Amino acid sequence: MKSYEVNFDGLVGPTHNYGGLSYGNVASQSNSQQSSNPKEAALQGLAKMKALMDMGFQQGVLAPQERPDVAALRRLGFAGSDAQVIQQAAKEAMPLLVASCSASSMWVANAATVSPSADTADGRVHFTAANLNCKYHRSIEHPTTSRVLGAMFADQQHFAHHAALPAVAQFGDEGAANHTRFCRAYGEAGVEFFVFGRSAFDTRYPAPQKYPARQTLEASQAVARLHGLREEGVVYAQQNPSVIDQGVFHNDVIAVGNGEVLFYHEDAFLETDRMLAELSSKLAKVGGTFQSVCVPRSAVTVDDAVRSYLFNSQLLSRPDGSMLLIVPQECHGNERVWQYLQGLTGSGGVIGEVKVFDLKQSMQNGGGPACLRLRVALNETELAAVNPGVIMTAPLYDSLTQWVERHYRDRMTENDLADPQLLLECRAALDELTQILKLGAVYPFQIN
Ligand code: SUG
Repeated sequence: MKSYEVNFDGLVGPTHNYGGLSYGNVASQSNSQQSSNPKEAALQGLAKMKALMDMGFQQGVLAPQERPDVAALRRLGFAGSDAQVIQQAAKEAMPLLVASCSASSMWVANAATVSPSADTADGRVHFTAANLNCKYHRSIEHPTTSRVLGAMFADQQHFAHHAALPAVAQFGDEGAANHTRFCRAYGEAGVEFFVFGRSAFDTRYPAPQKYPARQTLEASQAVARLHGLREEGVVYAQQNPSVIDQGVFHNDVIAVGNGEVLFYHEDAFLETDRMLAELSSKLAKVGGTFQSVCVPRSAVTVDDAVRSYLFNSQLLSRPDGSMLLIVPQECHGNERVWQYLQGLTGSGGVIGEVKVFDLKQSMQNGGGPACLRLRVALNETELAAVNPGVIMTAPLYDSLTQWVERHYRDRMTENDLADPQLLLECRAALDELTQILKLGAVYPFQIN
């Protein structure tokens, strides 16, 4: 049976702004309080989805969330009408209003961890929504994420959904951003690679000194158990704590994998040789030949990687077996990175081509091409069971583009966030979106 990797991209929501909310994420911190352009952000994301679809890849779309999250503000004690809640928060606690307005759900690599059916004990595709416990503005995403994923992958014969892990730092889980799957073919059993930043219960593991390690070993292990993965099909590795302290807040900022290939920075992991040997022997047991492409620090520094987002790229398999790397424009702007990429594609190795995309609006908050997509490997039968409303087509691209043009502002500052009218605009837009994507009622304002 045919199988595919389907990339579901997060549609940027109408409140996209630079709130400076993510300590440890260099771009988010350095662009804090700049004015943003939600319309441009959404159109940049849609252009990437369309381009991948036009290249023949399976592409889907994942809806944004209801923001401002008035219910979250009410849980923090703000009261009255919705407009009063927003006005009171703007007056007394602007950072909380900003957090409740974040469009951070666009980075769907953090929405969930997904295990394809070929890896799981019950032969279904498993999803665990990420609790995103490290940052308040992200910790409020998972209830709606679960409802949206449930509406996209509704068929219980093929899809199993798990609630987010307990909402404490010991089980901090950031989803697919710290998870990669290696396989010979998408429909065959593979090796799932979980990368953690620290252990919550075992003090023998080192931890970063400056910035938080968002993913714990215990969270990764819990996800592997929930999904019914075999021990032989799982590898755990620790991220190098010193790169977290240099701004590598997720593993997908320093490594990316696809098929049988891991593309990574020399400084990305601890005990790299042991890890590579384990990946290689476990992939061999399911018929695969592991290949790694290491980028030496002499060619590209960790700082270059963080600034250019070289590794936050999409590594995609083409029908002829070669791979294509989708990188953000910032890679073109970094001389060392661009030179490295020229050498890489000219070397006759597996990564044969690089394509550059302008995702500046998202990049300024630390979200590159890989952050914006959730990968779901599906066989033909499973793909047919996905809600067809969320699969990208030329007409859907046109409808979504027109929808963005109609509903989005082209400038967003703190004054806009404090404007109660924004909530009404966003709800009107999202109500229409759920019809376009045939999701049913998924937002708090639609179900309460
Ligand atoms: O969680 N930025 C996101 C970026 C997530 C990137 N995802 C992956 N690497 N997979 C984060 O830090 C910034 C929001 C703000 O500051 O307005 C933010 O949430």
